[in-house]
Amino acid sequence: MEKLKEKIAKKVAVRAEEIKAFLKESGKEVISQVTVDQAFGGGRGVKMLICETSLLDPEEGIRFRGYTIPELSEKLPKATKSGEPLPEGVLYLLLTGDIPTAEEVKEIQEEFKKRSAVPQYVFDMIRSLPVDTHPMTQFSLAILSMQKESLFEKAYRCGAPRSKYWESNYEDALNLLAKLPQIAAYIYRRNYRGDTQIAPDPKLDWAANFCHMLGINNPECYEMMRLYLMLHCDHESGNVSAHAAHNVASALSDVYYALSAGINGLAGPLHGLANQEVMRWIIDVKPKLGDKITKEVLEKFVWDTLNSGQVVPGYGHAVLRKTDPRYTAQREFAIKYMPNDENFQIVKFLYDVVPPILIKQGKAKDPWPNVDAHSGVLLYHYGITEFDFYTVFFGVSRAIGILSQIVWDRALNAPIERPKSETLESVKKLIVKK
Ligand code: CMX
Repeated sequence: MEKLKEKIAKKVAVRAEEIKAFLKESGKEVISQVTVDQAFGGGRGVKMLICETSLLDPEEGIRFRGYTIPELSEKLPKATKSGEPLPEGVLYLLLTGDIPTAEEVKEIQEEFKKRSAVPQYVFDMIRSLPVDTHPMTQFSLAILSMQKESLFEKAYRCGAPRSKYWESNYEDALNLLAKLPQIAAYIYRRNYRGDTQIAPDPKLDWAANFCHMLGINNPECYEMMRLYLMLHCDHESGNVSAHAAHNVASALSDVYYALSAGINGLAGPLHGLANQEVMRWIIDVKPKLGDKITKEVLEKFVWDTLNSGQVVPGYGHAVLRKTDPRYTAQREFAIKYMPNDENFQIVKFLYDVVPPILIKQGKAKDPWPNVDAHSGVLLYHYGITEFDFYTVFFGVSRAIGILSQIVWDRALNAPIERPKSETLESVKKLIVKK
């Protein structure tokens, strides 16, 4: 058993005892009540999920295993001295709760290398799809197509005991993560680079190798990708992608089924696809701006968007009530590496223009930018201008969190998810009864 797996096993044993004792003592305490508004309103704010890997505070933003993004920027191992944290490090953190050493990150990198070979049938399956199939559809199908590789499914068939489920899920999770960059790069090169494929470079880390396979060999872009893949990894378990995956996996469907479901949820414009929509929106406003960014033109564009019944992409959030720290981290990167980039200038300007308008309109509970308001301009700057592809980057990163959550769900024997639904009539009766 490799060291990482051994470490998780030890942590699981301690946590399982802690939870058992907690449930014995406090299992009947009330932590959340559900109003009729919440039942009809997508369950917003109802506390009914448990997530080991991260916690989202409305004012402060995400903490991964207790650490804020600025703390992780400082503490996680990096490829270069003043560079960005390695996403392999955040995977280690989510799986174990501990900040890894450089050696421990290396162990993950070695595991990824051993597990990275993508079966030929996955490429053949992608090739069988029309080239104008959305990249997220191709990505989801590619993940699902590998379901027959699931070690958990085999272990289950052979009667593995429940206490061992997490181990084969862990193997599946690492096997899948190791392959995702190559699959994503394959889709990218088939769609946008004349179907010329680039072999992986085993000397490079996960993010740098991804850039290399996309066809970008720029150390600055490597740093951007490390940051990107770290930032998007996890956001509790109630968001659409994580929740969809969690729900599917709760039926003991393996991670191939579950991650594919999560990716399908991420592909929605109110969730991950917003990053594509933001860039499309910025490109649309450019001809109207001419050679000078003016507040008046941007304000009109925002109002036109709202008045036509659309949302302003990249702004607002179901939980956050302040600027998303993932936005801030990307902004700091842009200030450091691309201060004069034209698209970044627009994004910067929008930060002053959009929130007052959303406040004036009075609908959005959170008028501040989320992660998707900024990510596109970073990708665009390094030559990744095909914004239909942007959500695939989000998906590669989000797989880190989703799969870590599933490993822990199985380790802690999370039950099949089955909240109760009501009808309008039954809710009315519930109220009359009171
Ligand atoms: N532009 C215009 N209207 C917005 C808005 C925005 N950016 N954000 C919220 N609103 C509207 C909602 O559509 C809703 O309108 P109705 O009452 O007419 O239905 C009203 O404000 C209240 O919504 P809310 O409670 O503030 O927000 P929700 O929790 O319902 O939705 C979200 C959250 C993210 C879907 C919403 O803010 C939105 O559509 N934002 C734009 C899309 C986006 O950036 N999504 C990415 C989120 C991050 C991620 O998951 O990747």
